[in-house]
Amino acid sequence: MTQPLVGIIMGSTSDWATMCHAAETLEKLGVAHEVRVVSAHRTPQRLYDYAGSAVTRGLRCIIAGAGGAAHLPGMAAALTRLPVLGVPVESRALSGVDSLYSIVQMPAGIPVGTLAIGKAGAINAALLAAAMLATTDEALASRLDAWRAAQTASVADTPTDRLP
Ligand code: RP5
Repeated sequence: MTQPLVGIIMGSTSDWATMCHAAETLEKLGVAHEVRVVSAHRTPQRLYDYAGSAVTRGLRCIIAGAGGAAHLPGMAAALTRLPVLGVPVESRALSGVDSLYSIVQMPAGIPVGTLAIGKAGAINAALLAAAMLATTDEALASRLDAWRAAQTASVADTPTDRLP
């Protein structure tokens, strides 16, 4: 078994439709990771156990996704010195603006790196985690460079193949 370097956590199984994009991106880049449902309010002891053991278990970064009153990323950051990247999940009532504000407005002292709402944020959280790990991993740095080059090459010169 490969040692997971990134922990992806989310407040509910309903967040997986968003957070699966973080996992998929890490898989494409060959970054070992683990995925857990950890709710700050429904399973507080699970959160304490998970974040409290993250360093000793060898994780290097945590990606935390949550929606609504989204205290999971901030609470995880309070419980570990590992960098925590927060992904605001799009909520039904307020379209994720509530999630964004809950995650982004951390008081000084405990930082959470906050990404965009939804799928884009989940993908970018994985890319940011990979970029951080790549500062000390040349093989990963090469894979990330290749991923970015492929993305650049995939951008069309014109909006469609057939011009009107
Ligand atoms: C949050 O409440 C979760 O992160 C999720 O986004 C939201 C709704 O959870 P469910 O009611 O769908 O389980 O804790």
